[in-house]
Amino acid sequence: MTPTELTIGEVRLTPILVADPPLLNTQGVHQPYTPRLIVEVVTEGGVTGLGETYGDTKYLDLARPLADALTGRSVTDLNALPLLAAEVCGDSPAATAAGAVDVGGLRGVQTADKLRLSVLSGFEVACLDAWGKAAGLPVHALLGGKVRDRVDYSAYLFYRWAEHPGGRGEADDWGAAVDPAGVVAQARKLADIYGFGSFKLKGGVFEPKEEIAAVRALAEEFPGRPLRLDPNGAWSVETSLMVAEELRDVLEYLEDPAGTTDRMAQVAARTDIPLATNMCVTTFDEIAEAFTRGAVQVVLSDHHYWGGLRNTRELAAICRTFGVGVSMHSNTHLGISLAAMTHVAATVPNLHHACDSHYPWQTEDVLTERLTFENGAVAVTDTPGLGVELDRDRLAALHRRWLDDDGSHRDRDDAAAMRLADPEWTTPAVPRW
Ligand code: GKR
Ligand code: MG
Repeated sequence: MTPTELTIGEVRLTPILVADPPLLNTQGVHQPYTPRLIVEVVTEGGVTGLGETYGDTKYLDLARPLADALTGRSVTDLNALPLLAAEVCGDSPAATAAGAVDVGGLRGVQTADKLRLSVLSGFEVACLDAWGKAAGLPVHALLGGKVRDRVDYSAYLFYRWAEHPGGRGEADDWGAAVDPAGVVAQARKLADIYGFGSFKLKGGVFEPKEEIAAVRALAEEFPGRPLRLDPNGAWSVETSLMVAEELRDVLEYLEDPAGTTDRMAQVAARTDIPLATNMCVTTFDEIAEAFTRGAVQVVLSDHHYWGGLRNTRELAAICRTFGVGVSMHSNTHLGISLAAMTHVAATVPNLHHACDSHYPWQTEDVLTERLTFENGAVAVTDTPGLGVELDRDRLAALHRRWLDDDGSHRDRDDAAAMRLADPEWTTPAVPRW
């Protein structure tokens, strides 16, 4: 392998739309199709590395200049990626506009920095995949080697409708889950198919009392199994404390009950239940305040918005230093991202909680072979790179859907989707309960 063989000759960006079921959250409901971006880094040695990240317009606008700037660089040149991204995207109109993007109510402001990190994570993963393929090494080896052979995932339960408003999108046979019985039936099916042994319920959808009843029903159906509830910051401090008290005997942790570091710190000060977050600690800058105030006991990394797999390991090291747990949450994603999560998760010694994944909800993929869960875990592959292969026909079909879209799905908007069912719906700006 010569340096030239590792030089990037071309970067291909393919935006796609993937089918998504009508999953409910505190912002609204998932649209029938969600945008993702597939990144291909092709080296002069003829190796192609794959990456995946968010595909909304604001990400694409930053990905394009970065793709151009990568040509001629080495796939091993990863420490320079953030500098390059800041240089080529920093002053672009997209980055500047993005700096002011309020992503809606409880999710807060998405700064240009955060957007850039999410974009460059797709390139970092693609470079690691290409490097691993060229060197004959799995990505986990490039990260220092795996410390486990399988990575546990939890079932990700959602309140959901049987179909999208107006019957749009792709049909599935999961049916509705809008009450405790529906949630338990969904959990049972996910456990039977995939072998999941722990369960996370996306909350913030119904009155807290109803969500408490759903978690209680899960505890009865799956005694002793780890359970989590995540309302994405939809509750006040007092409501969070009430839920923590009601569920103290069954919860592994409560995830983002109150959406800011300040409110989480107030909750944490008055409960023994560990609090986890993927909302108030999403960048290195946010760690100091949250950790020194004891606001969170588990950080759920998302390698996309932390800027890649290597940053995820750095986060894990900081968490270890402060005695804070680490795991991973997910967003709508395909198999390239699941493979990337699995490789990095395999290298983190202090990963003590099952990661969550939307993957079972994604029936479409761009891979020749989908990843599989056995007994709730994904086996860590030793195949060079990520160990996944692109199916060009599938990629082309999902890109065609993106090309043909009238614009209504190119930017994820759960509130707009909800307004089709409830025209008065607005994303809550303050805790709802
Ligand atoms: O897909 O509806 C969803 C989730 O709410 C997702 O957007 C969150 O980012 O799953 C994530 C979480 O744990 O907060
Ligand atoms: Mg969460």
